[in-house]
Amino acid sequence: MTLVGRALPRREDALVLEGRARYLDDIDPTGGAHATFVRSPFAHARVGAVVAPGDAPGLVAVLTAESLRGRVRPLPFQVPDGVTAADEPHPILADGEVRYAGQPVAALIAESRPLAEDAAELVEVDYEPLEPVVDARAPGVDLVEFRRSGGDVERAFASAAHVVRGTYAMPRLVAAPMEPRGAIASEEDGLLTVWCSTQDSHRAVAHLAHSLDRPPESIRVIVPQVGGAFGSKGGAPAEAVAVAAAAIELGRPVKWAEDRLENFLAAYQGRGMEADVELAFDGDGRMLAVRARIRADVGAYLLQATAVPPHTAGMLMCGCYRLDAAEVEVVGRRTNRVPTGPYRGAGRPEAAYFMERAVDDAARELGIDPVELRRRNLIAEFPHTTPLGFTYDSGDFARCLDRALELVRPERSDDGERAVGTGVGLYVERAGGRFESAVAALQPGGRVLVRGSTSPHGQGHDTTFAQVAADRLGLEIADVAFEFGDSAVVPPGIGTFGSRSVAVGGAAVAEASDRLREACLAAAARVLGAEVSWDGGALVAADGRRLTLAELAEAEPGIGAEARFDSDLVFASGAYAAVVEIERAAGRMRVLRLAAVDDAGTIINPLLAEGQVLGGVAQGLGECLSEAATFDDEGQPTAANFADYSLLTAAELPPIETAFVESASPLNPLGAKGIGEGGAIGTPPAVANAVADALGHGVDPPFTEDRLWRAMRT
Ligand code: MCN
Repeated sequence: MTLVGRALPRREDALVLEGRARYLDDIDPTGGAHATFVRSPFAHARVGAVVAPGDAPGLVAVLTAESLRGRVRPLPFQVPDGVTAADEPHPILADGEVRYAGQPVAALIAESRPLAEDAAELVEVDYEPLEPVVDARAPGVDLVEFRRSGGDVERAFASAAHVVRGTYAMPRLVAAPMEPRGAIASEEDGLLTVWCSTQDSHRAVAHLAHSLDRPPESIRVIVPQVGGAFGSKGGAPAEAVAVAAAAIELGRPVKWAEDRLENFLAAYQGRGMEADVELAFDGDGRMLAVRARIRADVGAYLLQATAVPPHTAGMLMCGCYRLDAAEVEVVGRRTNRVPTGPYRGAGRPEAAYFMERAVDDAARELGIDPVELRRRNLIAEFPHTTPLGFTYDSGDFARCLDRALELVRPERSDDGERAVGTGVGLYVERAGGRFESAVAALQPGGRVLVRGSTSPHGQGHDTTFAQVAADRLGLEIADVAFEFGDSAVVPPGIGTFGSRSVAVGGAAVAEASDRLREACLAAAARVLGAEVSWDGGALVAADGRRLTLAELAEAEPGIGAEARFDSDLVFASGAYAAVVEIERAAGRMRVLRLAAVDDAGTIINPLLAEGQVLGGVAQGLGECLSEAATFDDEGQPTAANFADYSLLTAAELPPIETAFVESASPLNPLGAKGIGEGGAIGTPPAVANAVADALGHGVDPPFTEDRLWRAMRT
């Protein structure tokens, strides 16, 4: 039986469950010093003198923008195709101005973390408070701009029998990984080694090389066990650059392990977008065109991927629908808040939410059942190129929708006290793209070691990729070992984000495994002096002579192969459905049932894929029920701990039914697309539409008692 497609439990879990996994804060290099950061108490202020204590106990060094001048550059940032971005990078330490509460102003390095924190208390910073920008709708500075249109939008709207308009908003969210961020840096013989709790080593190397202005070859990034990231640990944070600069200056290791408050204040946040959406329909309820203006509150600076979610949201505004024309205008407004960046879904949940809410509003206005309206307009043939220029490789949107409805058992009633409604939310997810690579080597003893360029932090790549490699080689899964995350040993790649690891990294693993098999066949032919064939763990000549992989490794050491897989974008999709109940008197909402149907192409491991869906659903539901990163009029965060920022726990999850539709992608050898974000994308529109169905009108999340109570009375 092949291994791909089997629901195998994660073999990497034993390490975590038995407490043997080593996270960043478990690493204490000999002779290391500890860093803490003085952070701005103001959302916006001019920064004058920074006066540090000369003789605080255990204090080793104080870093400020002044002392780092000429030694570091602000963090680099990425500008997606077609986006205009302002030159507003995030400084390593604030230089003359702070633009969000929590921005690092000075780094204190001491013999221990408590001593560093004590010294930080003594630092005096001359702040001159300035007016903060807290409303992304107010006129201001745009850091990101993107426009795209395709088809004749004007004509579509001019000829439309109906035009439906709505405005929809998604609050800012924090990713809240169980393990906050952190970095340890050490320089020896010109090699800077940085252990970093990050999503992959490659981007961290690139960021450190840029900000420290040194060749990437002189930097090694080691990713230890990472306790979740959910998009919020892409590349190297400013604090890691400061720690590296300190280690270089002091000639000793320096460690920074973020605490929870810092994570709430200074780790980039997600979402925080709203959109005006217009849909044009003909007289038969056929959707002709979409026009959307998306406003993103991108925060104070551009971090490496700040521009990515708004761009992705814009590009996905055609959703699952056949349209003649589309036009999107995206503006990322500067505010005095911590910058935004990718958080599970990164623009996809926003697009799905905006579009699916608009479709439901249209259904109400046109008097057509929302499911029926969708059915009339779903894309049914693939590949399909949207008017905005994305080419969907494969899918079966109608089947996903049917299955979701079957699983959720729709319900609708209202007895004046209790309103029950059902909603659906469809999504298309951009995944794949760019490249990843893998190296596979036959080791002494006959086991295979594969090194992959992606870097798991909870997704289970060790098990999943071993299923792929072992299948290609006809081996047992236990015969394949994996290594990830150390830039000194893993081959080049981009990293783990955007649910691209299996489709791109997994494809590279498959190809490297195929090539290793070819290399073993060739080597065995040399050793045996005859043509051989592959028989699982052995190579067999026509005359019956056999060579096990262990014997082959001994006869010809160093057999290996590598592969790089360049990937087009692949498009996963899904249909979610939810049934909610609202107690009218209190505004209390309960999700009674939720169905999640995802199409991530060929599923490698259904157990892990389902785990990904459930995790994403939990985050999507958290967003619906309670989560919002809020700020007051001074720009101060008002939800910077787990009492005020309420994460959903497993106990609060409703019954969830999951199913997969597997429309294989023709674009990679595995037929795989991405599943890592689906739950976080499909859940909010399904729940929001169920709320709207129950109440007869829509409301934006979070659906707290307060907000629903008010919504019912206005
Ligand atoms: N999978 C599968 N078959 C497919 C696709 C995926 O079996 N066709 C399974 C595999 O077990 C794979 C997992 O799903 O290990 C996720 O694969 P993929 O969809 O390729 O996503 P990535 O591995 O690239 O993970 C990134 C994605 C993102 S973008 C966020 S954010 C996220 C997520 O994964 N952050 C996570 N899931 C997370 N899960 C945990 N525990 N922690 C995080 O920080």
